[in-house]
Amino acid sequence: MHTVTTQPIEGQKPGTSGLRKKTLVFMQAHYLENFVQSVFDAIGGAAGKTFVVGGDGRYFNDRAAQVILRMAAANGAAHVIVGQGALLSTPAASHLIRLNKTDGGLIMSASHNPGGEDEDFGIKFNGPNGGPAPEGLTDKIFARTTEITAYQITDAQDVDLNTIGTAALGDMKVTIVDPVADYAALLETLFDFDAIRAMIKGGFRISFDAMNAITGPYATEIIENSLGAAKGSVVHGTPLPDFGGMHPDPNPTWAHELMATMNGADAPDFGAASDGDGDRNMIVGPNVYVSPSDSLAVLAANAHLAKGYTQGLAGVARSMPTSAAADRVAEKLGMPCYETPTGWKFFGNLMDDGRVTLCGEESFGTGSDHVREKDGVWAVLMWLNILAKRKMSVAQIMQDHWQTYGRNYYSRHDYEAIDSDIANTLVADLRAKLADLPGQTVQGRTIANADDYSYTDPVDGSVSDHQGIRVIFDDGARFVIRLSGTGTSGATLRLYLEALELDPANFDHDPQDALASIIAAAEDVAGIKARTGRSGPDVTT
Ligand code: VG1
Ligand code: CO
Repeated sequence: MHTVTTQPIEGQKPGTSGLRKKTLVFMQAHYLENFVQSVFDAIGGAAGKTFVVGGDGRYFNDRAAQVILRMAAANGAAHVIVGQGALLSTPAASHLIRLNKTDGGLIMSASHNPGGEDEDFGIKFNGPNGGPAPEGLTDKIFARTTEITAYQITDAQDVDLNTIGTAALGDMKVTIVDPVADYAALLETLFDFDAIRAMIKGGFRISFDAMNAITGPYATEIIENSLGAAKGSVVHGTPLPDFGGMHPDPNPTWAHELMATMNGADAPDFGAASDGDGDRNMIVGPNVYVSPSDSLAVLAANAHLAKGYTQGLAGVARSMPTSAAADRVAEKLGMPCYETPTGWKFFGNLMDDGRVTLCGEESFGTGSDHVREKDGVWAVLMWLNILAKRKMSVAQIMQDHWQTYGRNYYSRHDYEAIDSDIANTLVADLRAKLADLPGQTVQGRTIANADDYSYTDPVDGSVSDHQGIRVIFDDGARFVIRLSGTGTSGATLRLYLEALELDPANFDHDPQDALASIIAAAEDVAGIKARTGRSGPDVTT
């Protein structure tokens, strides 16, 4: 065991979900080590503690796992539980942290960002509740990275992580577990597998695109082996270090192969995709794409059909930019609905406090209090359970939902890798004129309210400012602008658009048409295209 002298490395500030950088940045001398030591220091040391370690299998995952193990041992950790091959999906890691009552875990992933030597890597710390470190802790970790002078690491050979069983690293115990088994067992307690099996036996066909990322083994075991879907229902099911060149972000742009299948002749009944680390999901039916905000609302309205949720929901929560479709369900069902800043870490307190059961984000994230992360495979099974019980198609479920609750037309426009100065100036200028906006008319619409979203956590009272600029019109339609906290090159600006439609005659429009005047109003107010010189968004969801 030895102490290595180091010095602070700039820029180790965790973003929306952990620290994400280019892989080559992470591979620089001391880079990973400084961050891991800062995590251990920020949580009061690792001595005597138990951690879960795993990642989504992207390039450098295997090397980083060995470094984390050697550092945990040198810092006096008692026990580390690792997924076989250093693999764990984010929700499975969250479950193992909780199941084994550990002191937390280190998850290696840059999630929906591409992987490979020239792409992205990331790492984040989740606490004993299984959820992402709250802001107070990530601030502490960052502060530590700016003053670090040394880290601890043992000299040892690599631990064989490919064989399930136990190993030792100095005095530290290492347990290598099947990454899928405990997670699959958990899902079986929540959903009616027999009803789904019967539906599949009756000819219901599924296409699940794992995008060569971590959900491959999970989806193959659960959807094909356990639920009986035909071999080949899981596509791109082998995790690869570079995701086979795919960009594992489950949206219509990046999961275009799935979209082509679902919009083609002889489309299966149900399509889904997940992201790099398995916490996101996209849901599609034949010729119908379910917007993530709508998916959250549908799950909230129908969760009682799944056996883990028959008693109903304590409440729901959504991130601020997510549409109010879930709010409408909550109102009708008489349960509370919370609004939080972007990022799953803000849901943790609400779930721990028993205030909410279901949470969701417009960015293809839905989940429940079975773990403390969003969960892609969980969302797929919840949908399958609902379809099996209601005996309706995805399109019929959506039509029925809108008939009952109205349709919150929704879209997000992403302007990626734009010049950081331009992005920051745009947001600063917008912030500066917020007070003048109410009362102004743009594109025939009157602005009722404009603010910079600030959140006070109802459980611990902590305050998070500057979480997105909201411009709300007098009919409740709105747009939101915020800068991404997960990118690794330049700035990514997200424009979120929403308008409520209550007239059934207008439920079948293309969201881009339904939102055209809001899109134009956002351009008038913020000048995104004018300032960036872009002709339109890179990704539209
Ligand atoms: C994005 C999404 C956010 C999500 C986060 C992590 O953050 O907008 O809703 O929680 O990614 O998802 P940002 O700051 O880029 O908008 V994952 O699947 O990358 O862990
Ligand atoms: Co993810």
